[in-house]
Amino acid sequence: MAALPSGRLRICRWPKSNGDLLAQVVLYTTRFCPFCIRAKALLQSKGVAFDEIAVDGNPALRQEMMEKSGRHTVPQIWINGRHVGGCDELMALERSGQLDDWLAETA
Ligand SMILES: N[C@@H](CCC(=O)N[C@@H](CS)C(=O)NCC(=O)O)C(=O)O
Repeated sequence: MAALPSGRLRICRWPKSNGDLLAQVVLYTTRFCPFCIRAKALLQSKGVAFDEIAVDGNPALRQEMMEKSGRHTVPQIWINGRHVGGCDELMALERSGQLDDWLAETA
């Protein structure tokens, strides 16, 4: 876990393995949140890279997430700066067939 100059506790960049999916994806998460795990598993199954900002024990980052999203639950997810919402909304995008379109757009 790296302490970064921005004060962020941890940012993970998952390796991009699907060259077709160039979207910039950001998730605020906590480590043991099942909704976070499900959301990340879906993105990983598609081979999309994402930045993960862990808010565990970091009230400033949680506050940042709440101000940006207007919500207090994790995960909160953005694709190319567009707020998706949480895990339920990500899954709904997938069910509707729109998630791949969002992910195929470049930032
Ligand atoms: N419907 C939401 C549920 C998310 C949720 O309930 N997350 C829990 C953690 S697993 C949470 O943030 N609880 C409130 C809190 O931790 O402050 C989603 O799909 O993302």
